[in-house]
Amino acid sequence: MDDRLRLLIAVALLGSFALFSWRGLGEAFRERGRYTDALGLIPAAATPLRFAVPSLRELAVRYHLEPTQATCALCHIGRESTRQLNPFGRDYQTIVRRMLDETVAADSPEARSIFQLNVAQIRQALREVTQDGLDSDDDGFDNDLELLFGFRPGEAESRPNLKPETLLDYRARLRGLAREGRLETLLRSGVRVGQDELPARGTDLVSKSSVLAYWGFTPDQTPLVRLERLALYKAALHQ
Ligand SMILES: [Ca+2]
Repeated sequence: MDDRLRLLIAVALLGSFALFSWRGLGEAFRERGRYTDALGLIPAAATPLRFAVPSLRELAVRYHLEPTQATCALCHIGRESTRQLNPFGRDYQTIVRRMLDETVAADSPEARSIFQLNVAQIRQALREVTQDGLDSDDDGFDNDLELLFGFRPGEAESRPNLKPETLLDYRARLRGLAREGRLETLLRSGVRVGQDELPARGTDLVSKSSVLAYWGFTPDQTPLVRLERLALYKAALHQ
């Protein structure tokens, strides 16, 4: 092989690699720019949560869900093996089916399943199923409000005991604080949930029972959202 041919091949290979990397990087940056948690903050780059179902993992990241509470029961009724969906699961399924119509050809022999969506599609589907005003279980609180404050969007009996207008006001204020960067500042300053026997010192230590009571949980309940997160929201609303 003469040198010029070798050089040509090397340049072609390098060129394709650069183009591929650039496109891949571009996609990653675009996705990162678009991808935020429910309040518009960029989530941590790597999630410590491990879920077998990508949709559940992405939902957990978006809403800072408590790992022990973020189970299949968020979308499914009864045992995990059953295919029966609760109202939130059904709304998500409708969105997923529409996306699969756009992704997998109708005559494809491949079985259509939730696992065929890529991460960007899952995030889009979750944005849609948590859009403002969509209240799957029809309990007066939209899905985003319920998930944000630790309740189950597919079970009407799981709902906040605060008025919807109070929580709508809280959400609007939290979104404003997130946009202004104040929520992130507070987060970095380290809002911690303390033990009940410890005295509260300013806003940096919030007792567990006071956080639970504030959001309408009984002392023995575990909210769907991590307690640290609910403490952060409480502290942000009262700073
Ligand atoms: Ca609801």
